[in-house]
Amino acid sequence: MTQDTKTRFGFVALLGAPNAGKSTLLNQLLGEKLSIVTRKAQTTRIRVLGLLTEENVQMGLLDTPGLFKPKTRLEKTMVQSAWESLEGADAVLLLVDVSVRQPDVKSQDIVEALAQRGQKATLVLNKVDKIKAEKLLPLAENLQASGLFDKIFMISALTGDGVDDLKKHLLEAMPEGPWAYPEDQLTDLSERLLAAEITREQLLLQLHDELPYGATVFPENWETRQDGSVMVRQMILVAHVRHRAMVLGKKGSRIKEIGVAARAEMAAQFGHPVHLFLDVKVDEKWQEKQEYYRLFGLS
Ligand SMILES: Nc1nc2c(ncn2[C@@H]2O[C@H](COP(=O)(O)OP(=O)(O)OP(=O)(O)O)[C@@H](O)[C@H]2O)c(=O)[nH]1
Ligand SMILES: [Mg+2]
Repeated sequence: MTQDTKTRFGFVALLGAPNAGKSTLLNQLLGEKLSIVTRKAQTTRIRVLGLLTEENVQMGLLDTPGLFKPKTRLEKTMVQSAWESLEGADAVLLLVDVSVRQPDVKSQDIVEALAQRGQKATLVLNKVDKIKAEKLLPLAENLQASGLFDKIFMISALTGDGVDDLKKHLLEAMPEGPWAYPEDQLTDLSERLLAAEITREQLLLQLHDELPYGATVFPENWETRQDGSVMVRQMILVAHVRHRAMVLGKKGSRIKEIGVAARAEMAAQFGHPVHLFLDVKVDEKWQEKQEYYRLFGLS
C-alpha cells in the first residue's frame, strides 16, 4: 500500500438459510479454512469473523448461523446472533442455495424479514455448479421482484466460480476508514475456540443425524509445552447416555477416530503439533444452560 492511498474498512454480513454455503463462501473468500463446513444444516453455531485484507481495503466477513424458525433455546440464540450481525454491517449478502427444490420457503422468509427491516442486500445465488443455467434466470427474477437487492451474483462457493467478481464488488463497497485489525490477522476467535469447532466438525462428519445437534464441544485446557507443541483438553457434552455410547463407539473406536482427525486438522491450522485429549460428559439440560453458551461465544 502506498502512503497516500486512503485505507478502507467495513463489515460484510453473510446471511442465508442453513446449508446455503455461507461458511464455504467465507473460506473461499479468505483462501483459508476458517469456518467449519459439513453437509448438515446448522453447522455454524457462532458468528465467525474472517478478516480479508487486500491492498488498501480490510473487510471483516461475518459468517453466521443459518436463519430458520428456531424452536429450542440454543436455536433461538443462534438465529438471534445471525440477525445481530446486521448491526454495523456495511454490506449484506443473502446466500441462496439454488439447488434446493423450489419454492425455497426458508429463503423467501428471510427476504421478507429483510424487507421488513428495510435492509438492502446483495443477492448471491450459490451452488450454480449443481443446476442447469436455464433454471437460474427465473429464480433470479423471482427473488429480484422483492426490490431488495442492489446486485446479483451467481457463484459456486465450492469451486470458486464467480467468487472473484463478488470479492471485487465487496472491496469496492467498503467505506473509507482506518483498519480495525492488524494486516495479517485472520480472525478474532481464539485458537481454543477454533480447536473446539474443529472437533465439533468431526462429530458432525463422523456421527449420524440424531447425535450432532444434541452435542457440543467446549475448550477445557490449553497448555503450550517447551517443545512448542500444545496440549489441548476438550469436553464433548451430550444430552443422553446413549449419545455418549455413540461418541465413544465400540471399545472407544469412534472417539479415537474423531480425535485423530481433529488433531491433524488442528496441527495443520495452527502450525504446531497438538496433543488432544477428549472427555465425554452427559448433561441432559446443557442446551438450557447459559454458562455453556458463554464458553463458546454465544450470549
Ligand atoms: N455443489 C456445491 N456444494 C456447495 C457449495 N457451497 C457449499 N456447498 C456444500 O453445501 C454444504 C453446506 O455448506 P456450508 O458452507 O456448511 O453451509 P452453511 O450455509 O454455512 O450452513 P450452516 O452453517 O449450517 O448454516 C456443504 O456440504 C458444502 O460443501 C457450492 O457452491 N456447490
Ligand atoms: Mg456455516
